[in-house]
Amino acid sequence: MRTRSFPALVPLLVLALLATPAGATTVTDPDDVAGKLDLATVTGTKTDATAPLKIRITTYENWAARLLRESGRNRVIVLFNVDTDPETEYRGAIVYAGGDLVMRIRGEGSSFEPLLVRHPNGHTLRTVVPGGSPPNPDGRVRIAVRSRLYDDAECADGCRDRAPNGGWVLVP
Ligand SMILES: [Ca+2]
Ligand SMILES: [Ca+2]
Ligand SMILES: [Ca+2]
Repeated sequence: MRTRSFPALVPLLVLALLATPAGATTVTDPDDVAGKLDLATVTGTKTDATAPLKIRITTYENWAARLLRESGRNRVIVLFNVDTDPETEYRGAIVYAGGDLVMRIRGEGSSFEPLLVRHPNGHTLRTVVPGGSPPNPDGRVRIAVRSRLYDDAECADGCRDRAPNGGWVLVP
């Protein structure tokens, strides 16, 4: 499997000036599983057909980034459905590696360079997938998020969530 590069990023300052609430889609998932990775909301924002895809994920509880350490089994995974069939084409696994949270996207025989993921408070994850890339092709994209958590208490056998429980967040 070869590692692919994303196209050059448009300077972030320009994106910030152009960004508006338009093009954002949010899905709220219920407080439906035990453990710290119970997903609460997924927001996808794409201001036009060729724009970067901004993804924001929140959970009901606060947790430290190292909960997703690479050597463990806990994960938050973004699913990308980039066409009209119901199947996932790309999966972005969010892990804590080398002191940073990153998302590693794979699928369709490719793996991509890691994307930085921000964890500005205990319960939010934010990342941006460059426009015009296989997991964020021009036009609409469908995403969903899965989580899985193992701990010594209520999630000894694994706690798993999906947001939304069925279907997709259609962006924009
Ligand atoms: Ca949930
Ligand atoms: Ca698909
Ligand atoms: Ca759910």
